[in-house]
Amino acid sequence: SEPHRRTYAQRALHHKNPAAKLLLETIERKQSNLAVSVDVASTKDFLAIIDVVGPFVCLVKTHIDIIEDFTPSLITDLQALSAKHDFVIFEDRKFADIGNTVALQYSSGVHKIASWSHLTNAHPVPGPSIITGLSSIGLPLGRGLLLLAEMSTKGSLASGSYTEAAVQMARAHRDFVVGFIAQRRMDGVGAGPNEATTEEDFLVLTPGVGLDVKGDGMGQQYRTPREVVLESGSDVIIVGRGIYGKDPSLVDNIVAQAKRYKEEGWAAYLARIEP
Ligand code: S5P
Repeated sequence: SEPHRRTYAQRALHHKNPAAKLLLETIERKQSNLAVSVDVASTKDFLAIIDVVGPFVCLVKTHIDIIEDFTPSLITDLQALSAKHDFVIFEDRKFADIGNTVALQYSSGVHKIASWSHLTNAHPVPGPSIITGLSSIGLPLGRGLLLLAEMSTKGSLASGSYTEAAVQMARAHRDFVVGFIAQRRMDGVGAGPNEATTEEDFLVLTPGVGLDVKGDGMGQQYRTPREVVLESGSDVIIVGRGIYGKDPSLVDNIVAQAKRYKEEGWAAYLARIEP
């Protein structure tokens, strides 16, 4: 069957990359294709939000460089929450430099991303050498990479032939590149006439998801889980402010929103795989 018709469980069997396999298995186990993006500046809010949304998500997406009071113990706490609630960790680092530099940024510095983040992402703008650099660190650790093939923002330059080139870069490195940050499935995008494309099964994680507003006044554009998962065939919805809102201390509302997005995302998936 076509990839977007297969269940997450069926797809998990065919992925060799440990991070991709883990994500698909986690989605199936928790019946959740919801990822929460926790873009807050204090360790306290960061960990509190993750602890309350944890039961409802397959994945937690971080921007670790936003945290003002970062210490290495935050990583230990994050890993403990990942074990407690059974979710995958994705540091949204958006690497974009030469191979040697990204290898250092991924392995070293204060954050040592490769040591704790199952998935990370990169802009394809430098060309295939960015994958060579990141995979030299991540592949031996069983990590996976997502390429930013499209963006959710108004006026994004990642479209057309740029998106096609991103998909071709991924096809050439399928051991490490497990999928895309994009607004839709990428099956067949940029494929030549003789290229088999039903074989490939890239994961598509989609940010810019919101049920209540269309944008944020800074270029972000929101679509609903139904548009993203059912109509565009994405695998995971990434929701940030739609869940934790403006006040990260309002825990009751965060739980209600997490449940709401989880249910919407899963219903859209069930409608997609329906025979
Ligand atoms: O195209 C993109 C790619 C990403 S990774 N658009 C995005 O918004 N993101 C990220 O998703 C962004 O960095 C932020 O962390 C999250 C969206 O947050 P929200 O609050 O707008 O839902």
